[in-house]
Formats: sequence, C-alpha cells, structure tokens
Amino acid sequence: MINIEDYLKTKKGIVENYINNILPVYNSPCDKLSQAVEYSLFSGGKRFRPILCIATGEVLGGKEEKLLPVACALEFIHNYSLLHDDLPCMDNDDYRRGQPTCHKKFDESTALLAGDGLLTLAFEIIAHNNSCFAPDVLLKVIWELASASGVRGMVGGQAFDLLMKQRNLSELLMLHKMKTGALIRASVRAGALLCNTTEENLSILTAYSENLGLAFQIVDDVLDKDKDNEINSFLSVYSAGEAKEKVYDLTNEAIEYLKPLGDRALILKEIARYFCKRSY
Ligand code: GRG
Repeated sequence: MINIEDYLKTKKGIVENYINNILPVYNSPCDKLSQAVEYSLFSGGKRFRPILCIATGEVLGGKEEKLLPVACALEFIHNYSLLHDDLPCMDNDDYRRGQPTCHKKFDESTALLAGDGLLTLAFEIIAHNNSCFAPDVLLKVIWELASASGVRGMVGGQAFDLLMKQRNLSELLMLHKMKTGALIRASVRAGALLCNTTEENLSILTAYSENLGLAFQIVDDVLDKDKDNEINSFLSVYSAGEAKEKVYDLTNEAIEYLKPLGDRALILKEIARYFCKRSY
C-alpha cells in the first residue's frame, strides 16, 4: 500500500533539496536576478512535473538521483512559464501561490529576465549534470522538453490563449493540450526515455500522460471558476457536473492505459487519482 500524501511530501522535499543544492552553482553575479529566480522557484508549488518524471522513471527501474536533473529542469521550465504568464503584458496577476508575483516583488524587467534565465537554466542543468546518460538519450530528452515548451507546445498554447476568442470544444482541447498538457506529457516521457524503455511502454505512458494533462487542466478550471478570464476555460463548454464527470472518465482511462505495466505502475495510478481530486 502506498500512502500517496507521504510519497508526494517526500518527493517534493527531495526535489526542493536538489534545487536548493544546485542553485548556488548557477547564480548570476547580478544579485537581484538571482533573488528573483530563487523567489520564483521557492514560492510554493506542488512540484507535480518533477515528481511525475521521477515516478515514471522509478516505475521503469530508474534511480532517483539520476532522474533528478531532468526532473528539476521541468520545474524550472514550469516556473518560467508561470512567471511570464503573470506579467502585465499577459495575465497581469498580482498574486501567485498566495504571494506577490515576481514582477510585483521585484519589477517587470527583472521578472521577465528571471523567466528567461529559468528557461535557459533548465537546459544548462541537463547538459551539465547528466554524464551517466548516453548522448543520444539526452538528445531525445532535450528534444522532448524543448518541443513541449516551444511554439508547438506551451508557448503556442499561450499564444492561442491570449487571442481571447470564443472556442468550441475541439479548439479548447488543442489549446490546453499545448499550453498545459505538453509539459505534463514531456514529464512522463522524459522519465521513460531516461530509462531506455521500449516503444510499447513509451506509448502506454504517453497515452496516460495525455489523459492526465487534460484532467489536470479541467480540475484547474474548476478551481479557478471565479477568476475573470473564463473564455478559454472548459467551463465555457462543460457544466460543473460535466466537468467533474469528464475528469473522472479521463482519470479512469489514464489508469486503464497503465494495465500492461502491472503492479509496478501503482504509483502512477495513485498520482493520477490524487491530482485529479485536488482542491488546490
Ligand atoms: C508564458 C510561455 C508561457 C506560458 C504560460 C502554463 C501557462 C502557460 C500558464 C499558467 C496559467 C495556468 C494557470 C495554466 C493552467 C494549468 C497550470 C499550468 C497550472 C499551474 O500548475 P500547477 O498547479 O502549479 O502545477 P504549482 O503552483 O503547483 O507549481
């Protein structure tokens, strides 16, 4: 039996400890910039993406200490995206995770540069801390993270989001698949790629991650239902009841995909169940 809350707490601590230890190595001589990077990374956060990456890798026999640099790179990319998303030219948010956003705490140009720095650092950390992996494995992982983050992934999804146009269900699905789903998918696939898994396992895990990403976004929309920007929310096409049902179906389907992996995939099932029932 896995106690999922204990598992997530332990993994979160391990991820945060790793980030804390490596961050000084990559400090900028500009203290203000380093402080903004650190502020963004340590202002809370569930560490969902690095935990997913590590959990997937461990299911396939990978070792946590080897998975950590890529797992943390995913958290750096995620934090860059939140930081830029909060800027006045995008969502113009004053608070994130219950604390002042980076541009409120520092200033707009520092927040912009901290985001740029986080994105670049993600790839620096992968290149610098992975001598145990074969170069072709690392190239695949770098491609996975870069393509999920860029114009065909998260950045593209954000661009669609900013167009603020009324959308039908299939357009909304595409937007969120790019904006939120791509990095969640990459978190699972990166963990699997680092373990040299088979094509069959990779496609099972990809299907799992795609369902999970979509369910995660619908839950996010339900939790954010009172926020002003509802045009791209799934609640513009689903009632609250339908959204709940959709999350339930997507989660069960995600778990179903894992069946061929047997008991070793139990933790991925628990993660899917936990995050799709989350209230924060
Ligand atoms: C600016 C390139 C660029 C992209 C921004 C991810 C994103 C695109 C915007 C964030 C807005 C948002 C609330 C998206 C919905 C899903 C999501 C990514 C929620 C936040 O992720 P969590 O819940 O955050 O994992 P924590 O705080 O736990 O790290």
